[in-house]
Amino acid sequence: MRTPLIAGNWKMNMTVQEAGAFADELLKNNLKEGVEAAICAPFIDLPVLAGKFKETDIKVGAQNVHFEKSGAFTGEISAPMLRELGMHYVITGHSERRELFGETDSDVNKKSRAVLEAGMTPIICVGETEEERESGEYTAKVAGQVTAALEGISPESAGGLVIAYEPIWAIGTGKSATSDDADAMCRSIRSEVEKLYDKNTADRVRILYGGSVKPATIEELMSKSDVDGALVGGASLKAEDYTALIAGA
Ligand code: G2H
Repeated sequence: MRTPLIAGNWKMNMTVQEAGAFADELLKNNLKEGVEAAICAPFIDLPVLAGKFKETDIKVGAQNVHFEKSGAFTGEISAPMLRELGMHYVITGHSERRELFGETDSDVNKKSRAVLEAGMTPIICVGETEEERESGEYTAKVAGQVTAALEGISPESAGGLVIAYEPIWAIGTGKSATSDDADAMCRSIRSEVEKLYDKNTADRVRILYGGSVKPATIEELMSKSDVDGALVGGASLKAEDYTALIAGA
């Protein structure tokens, strides 16, 4: 069956020194077995995390990537560069990148393909705005984002993907979707994957919920059959909280 994944998304938090201290603290804790742990950190923190977690099962990931392998793209980082550092995951299409940096569905698709091509796994984020939720358009909106993100991705690669459902109205706001809402949307994303590929692929793909997940809410969330884990922002910044999230998953 699908291994649960608790992926931290540090966003623009944690200096190199703070990242090192977090890793040292986390390494003192006994992380529950059977749950995959991953921390997606700012680029500058990645070498230190990769070093500290080298002999462990804790995976490290980036939060963004450029879709070209190299070239005149000042300020950008490519997938082969991240792979060489030992990265396993790259978040693509986070709503903050879509909303604040103008990333389109087509960018998300190109980035996700570049990540796969470099031998890593994209954590592809999708989710609707508050208006889309209220207008009832949210299922179609999210299905459209999934279809666009997966365009041209082979069935062999698709089964190994991670998709994160993050309703924009629940991000960093303290408002979380109910576990039943999260489960229903994760199920709807899974059925979209089945339509695009087949049942076997849909059964393999891991679908996370993200948006104000906390140690106090993780257990209930993880009790839902279509929720395979969580993408966690604020509550992943302290080793103690992150350990509690893993314990509750
Ligand atoms: C949603 C989430 C992590 P938070 O963006 O991607 O952040 O848990 O702070 O709502």
